[in-house]
Amino acid sequence: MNVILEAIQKSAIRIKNAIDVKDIGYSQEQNSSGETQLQLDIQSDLIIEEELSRIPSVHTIASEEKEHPMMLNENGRYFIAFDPLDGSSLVDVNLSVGSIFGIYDGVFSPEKMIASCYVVYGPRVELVFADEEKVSLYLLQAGEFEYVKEIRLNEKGKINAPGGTQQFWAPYHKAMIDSFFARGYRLRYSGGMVPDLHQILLKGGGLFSYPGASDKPEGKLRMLFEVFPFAFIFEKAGGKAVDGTKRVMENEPRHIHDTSPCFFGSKDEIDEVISVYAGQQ
Ligand code: P6P
Repeated sequence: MNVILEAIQKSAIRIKNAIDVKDIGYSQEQNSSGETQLQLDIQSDLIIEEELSRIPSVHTIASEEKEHPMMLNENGRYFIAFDPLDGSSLVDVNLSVGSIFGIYDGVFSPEKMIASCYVVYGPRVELVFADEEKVSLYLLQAGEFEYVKEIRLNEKGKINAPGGTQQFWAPYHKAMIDSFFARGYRLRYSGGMVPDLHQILLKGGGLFSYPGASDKPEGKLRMLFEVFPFAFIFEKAGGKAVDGTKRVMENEPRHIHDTSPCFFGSKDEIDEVISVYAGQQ
């Protein structure tokens, strides 16, 4: 597993350099979700593919930027799903973006997830890595990722990060989001799930939501590349991650690009989500 973490760290340094120096013009390509790919998306994807290809224990990789999984070593063990540069369009307004990785044992299934990781490219480059034991924060300093601390969530937080298009939210979802604000929760939403969730993790808690809505009944965020890696991290940090009614990691994707409604947060906030959504069943 250390070789995988080292490969992710090397990828992060190369991607950070690409962000700093590259024009982020749009390519002529679209990804499997119909989103026009930025040159930076494609370059970040190739960087990670190259670094992971050097590891014999990696069997297959799946990228948000590629239609199909790619087998690297038929005798390998690990299946790695990644979003190479989530929120990449935010780079051209100088907001933070990130890379997300889910590491699975033998198959792309949430019950086989054994570790997950994300990198946030902001004023500083930070990396969070979760395994069965704990969630660890690292900071890039002088070309090396230095261990900083373990991340733990409080029972309850103060941040509310409501995703999705409000005009399409279900009325009960809107009432729930408004009720958090009425109790003094602070709005913290940049449109980049990596910095938005990183802030909740580092500030001790709160709620991030990207619900199913009339425009996107299955939500927007991809299960393998985005939802499961963060669900793993939030659960290992003492929080919860649900789809509205149950643990989001109880859902099996039918296709590698499947999405799911998702709520990540401290226990208190997620229990409230479950209670509100249960009342609508
Ligand atoms: P919306 C970025 O495009 C992304 O995939 C996530 O990083 C982010 O949380 C979400 O989409 C934002 O979507 O619909 O709120 O703009």
